[in-house]
Amino acid sequence: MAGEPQADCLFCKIVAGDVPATVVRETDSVVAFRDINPQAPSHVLVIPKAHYPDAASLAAAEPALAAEVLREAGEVAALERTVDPGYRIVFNTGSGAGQTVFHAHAHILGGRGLAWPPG
Ligand code: DGP
Repeated sequence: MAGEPQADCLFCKIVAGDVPATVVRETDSVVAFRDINPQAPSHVLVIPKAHYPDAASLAAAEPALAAEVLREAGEVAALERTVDPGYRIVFNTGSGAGQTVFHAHAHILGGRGLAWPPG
């Protein structure tokens, strides 16, 4: 069923506490933790606790929860002090775009200059 934990999902295991992670913020519906392979001095992932395979399916099924992920992204940036000069929120969607974990997640990247366009 949509939103239910998936036994073979790494991020569902992090939500359940079965895989350790360095959690920086948590609410009833989302959790933010440090990326295991950081691409910037500050690299945090914000995920909904409910399982959706990507950001678009999350937003289609639960728009308020998608908004909560974005709100938390801003809270993470404030906590990490990356608001000024700026940070980036990335939702890789699909394997061709670099998505490797198919549980919706926002990358919050900051603490260095971020070039555009991305690679
Ligand atoms: P993406 O490639 O957009 O699906 O991002 C998945 C990210 O998840 C990637 O940057 C590395 C991170 N990651 C993978 N395995 C783990 C893990 O076990 N713990 C943590 N904290 N991050 C992980």
